[in-house]
Amino acid sequence: MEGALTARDRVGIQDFVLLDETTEAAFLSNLKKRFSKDLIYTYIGTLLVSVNPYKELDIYNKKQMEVYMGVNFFELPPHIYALADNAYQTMLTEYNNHFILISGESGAGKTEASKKILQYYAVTCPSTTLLNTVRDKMLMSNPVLEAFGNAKTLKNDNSSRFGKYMDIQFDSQGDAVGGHILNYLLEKSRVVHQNHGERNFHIFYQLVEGGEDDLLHELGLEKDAQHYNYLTQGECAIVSSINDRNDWKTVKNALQIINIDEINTNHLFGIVASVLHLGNVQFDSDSKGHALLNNNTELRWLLGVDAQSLQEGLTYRKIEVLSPFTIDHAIYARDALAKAIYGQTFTWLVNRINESMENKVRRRVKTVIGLLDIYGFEVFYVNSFEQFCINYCNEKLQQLFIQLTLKAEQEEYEAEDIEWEPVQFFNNKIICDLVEERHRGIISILDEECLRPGDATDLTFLERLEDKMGNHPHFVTHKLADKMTRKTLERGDFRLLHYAGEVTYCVVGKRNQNLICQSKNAIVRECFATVDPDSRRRPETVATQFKSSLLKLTEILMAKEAWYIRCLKSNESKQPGQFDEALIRHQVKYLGLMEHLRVRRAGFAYRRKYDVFLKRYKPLCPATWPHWRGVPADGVEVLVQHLGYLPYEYKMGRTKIFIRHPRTLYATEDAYEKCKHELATKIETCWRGV
Ligand code: AOV
Ligand code: MG
Repeated sequence: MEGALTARDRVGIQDFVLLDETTEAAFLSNLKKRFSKDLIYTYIGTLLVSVNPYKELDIYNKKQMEVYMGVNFFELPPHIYALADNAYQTMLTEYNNHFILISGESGAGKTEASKKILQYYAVTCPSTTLLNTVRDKMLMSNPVLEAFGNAKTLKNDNSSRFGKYMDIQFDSQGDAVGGHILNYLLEKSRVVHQNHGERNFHIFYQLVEGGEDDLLHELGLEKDAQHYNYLTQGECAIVSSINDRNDWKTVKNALQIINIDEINTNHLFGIVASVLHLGNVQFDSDSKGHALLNNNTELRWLLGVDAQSLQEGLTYRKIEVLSPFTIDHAIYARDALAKAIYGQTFTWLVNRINESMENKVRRRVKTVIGLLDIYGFEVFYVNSFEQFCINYCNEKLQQLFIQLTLKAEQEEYEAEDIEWEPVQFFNNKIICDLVEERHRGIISILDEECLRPGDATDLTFLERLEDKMGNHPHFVTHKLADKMTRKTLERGDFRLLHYAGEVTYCVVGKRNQNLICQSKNAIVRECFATVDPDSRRRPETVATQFKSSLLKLTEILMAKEAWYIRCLKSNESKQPGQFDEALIRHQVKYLGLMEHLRVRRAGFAYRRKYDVFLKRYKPLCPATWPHWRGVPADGVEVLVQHLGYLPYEYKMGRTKIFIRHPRTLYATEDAYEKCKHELATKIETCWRGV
């Protein structure tokens, strides 16, 4: 707080809670002022707001980390290290589990934030050689998972295409002893299709661009991304911000560190290469319209499986007898196989990483800090099943945020015996229900349509949706579109009014994508181990599996103490230092930052534990300086009486003082700064006298 409060005119206010006015204009102006000085972090109480600077700032290094270690949250300028440290210190003193929820739209800086937190713990926690090895593995899991799970999209050159929750495990002394990752729905469709201006997963380009000649020769690969159908659809294999060759070296090194041996590494690249070869498999049709493998297709590079059965798998459907595919079916089977193989490999990789990060120190894991970094809310020109899942996931996390923050605030007021003044806010539960409610939500209807034998089509799915959801305030069909939003919708589209904005989803193909796990193709089915063929239960669709995994995640998080980082994207063109006010205003709105601020201030802008408050301000009153002999609460009462606080300006809680308006605190803080100066002079004179 020191320095920061007095410097408020120059660098803005470091905690929005202390703003004079809680208007959106004041909020944005403070954010902008700070951003222009490269101060990308600002608090709302203990929540951290971060604005993506799109340039390297010299604030992430060992020296900075040391500055923030063990220091009171509010005494230094806001920083992601302060939040990480505060979560860690609280965990140590209260022996409980924590999680850090990092949210914001695609490209806002979530993944970067999560890496900075992990680095902070890796560097600052007590260490031994053995512990250092575990930490290296935790750090090195990032380049590997990013190579296989991130890709260039129109929103972000390094966009996470999977959700990630990582527990960092600590023993009772606060040493980081291990880690564990849960991953969520990888966007597998990207393996076989990329929109214009987007790429496939990084690893494909890394291998083709960076792979050693011997290796490429062994895998039958050309040193040219243009050669592969799966790499060229987006027409942007080369990206200026990405150095595939260097990244290849990093990934190979990281694979070693996380204990993937040479044999498995070769298998891994064999699979990556196979997927590329598979994408180049072409089909011809015979006189009856049945698919045949094109003569030029070489199956020997593929997957190390028997060429005959692979050929059958790609061109025949196994019902009672083998029935031949048409070309369309064959292409579908080929792509489904490629996606399945890649998806399974990703899961395999996460499992290996988890094995290598396992706690091997034989010290019991006492507590954890979980880091949640998922794919951010995204809207493209065409939005399909993937965006539906991603945006639903963001909707769920927003709901969790609302539940937890309001609950926490209300509980604090109750615990402190302070009257709670409710705040009006937009609760997005209505949209979560629209998507996930049993028997009635979009996912349920999708399931029914997918599992209905016979005549279900994409359009019958849409009709069912229209029947059931037609009147829902957050659902728009093409019939209603003109009236409600004055934007037309295509026949095969529906629109959802998400908390973060409206998104038009294209229904065509949605059923297919959801159907993959029931594929009739034997190889594809085998890849989906989650579907038990002997099970009497209805097989689960991808959407339902995703919904269950999010439900489980919510339970995991609800049992922990929460910390929040809200990332804001500063501009759409990834330009350093550009503050696009309209874009930021929109995010501030939908992330509920104003409401959060109002809740935090519901009546009282500032609150501090009695002992902390007294320790800082006791020089301002002769009765409390240099020592107050009684309980801190009484000392604070004497102190504020002396300072002339009027009764309505503050309230005494059980353990904290609550101050209604920031200006009261500012006056006290200004007095403190002055007195500190005088005090220093006095002490100095005193010393000279001795
Ligand atoms: P995201 O994780 O929120 O998007 P990233 O963390 O990948 O976004 O950030 C996108 C890009 O912004 C990074 O590659 C950096 O170039 C830049 N960036 C972000 N944070 C910082 C920072 N603190 N300092 C400097 N540059 C930064 V997504 O995964 O697409 O939802 O799905
Ligand atoms: Mg990300």
